[in-house]
Amino acid sequence: MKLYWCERTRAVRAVWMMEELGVPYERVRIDIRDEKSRANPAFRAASPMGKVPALEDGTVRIWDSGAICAYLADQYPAAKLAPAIGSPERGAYLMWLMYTNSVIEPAMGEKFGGLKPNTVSYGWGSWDQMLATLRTAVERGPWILGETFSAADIAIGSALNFAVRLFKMAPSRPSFERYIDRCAARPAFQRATEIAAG
Ligand SMILES: N[C@@H](CCC(=O)N[C@@H](CS)C(=O)NCC(=O)O)C(=O)O
Repeated sequence: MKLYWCERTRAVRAVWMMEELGVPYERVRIDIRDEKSRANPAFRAASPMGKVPALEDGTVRIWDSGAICAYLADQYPAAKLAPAIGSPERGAYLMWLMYTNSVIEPAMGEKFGGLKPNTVSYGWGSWDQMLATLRTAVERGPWILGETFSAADIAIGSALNFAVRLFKMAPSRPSFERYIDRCAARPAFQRATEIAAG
C-alpha cells in the first residue's frame, strides 16, 4: 500500500489513520509546491487533481482524506475504526466522518475568504453554525460516537487541531481543548504529527 503525502498538509489525517491501523505502508512524498513532483503519473492516477493525500492499494487508486479513512476503516475491520455495516452507530459514524470535508473545511474557507454567510444556500451552513454543532458533539465525549474511538475522530480531531491549535482560527473552548487533548494522547496521533512535521 502506497500513501502519497506531503508534510504540513491534510495528509496528516491519512498518516494518522495508517498509524492507528498499524499495517505496513509506504509513504511516497509529493512536493505540492513543485509541479514536477505533482506531475508524477503514478500519483496522478490516484489523485487527478494533484492533491494529497492519495492512496494506492492493489488496483484501488483514491484521493481525499475522508475517502481514504472510510476505505481503510472498512478494509481493516479488525482495527475497529468503523462501526459494522448494519449496526445502529453506522449512520452517525458516516455523518461525522464526512462532516470535516463537507462542513468544517468549506466553513473554514468562508472564514478565511471573508465570505458573507448564507446559511440557506451554503451546504456547510455557516462558520458559526459549524462551530456550535461541533461544540455540542464533542462535549458528550470522550469520542464523537461516545465511548468508541473511530475514523470519524481522525477526521474531526485533525480538523479541530488545525482550526484551534495550528491556525488559531477557531476559539479555544474547554470542550474543544479536552477533545484535542484526548486525540493528542494517542500514540498514533503523536507518530503522525512527528511524520507530518517533515
Ligand atoms: N478534500 C481533500 C483536500 C486535499 C487538499 O486540498 N490537499 C492540499 C494540501 S493540504 C493539496 O494537495 N494542495 C495541492 C494543490 O492543490 O495544488 C482532502 O481532505 O484530502
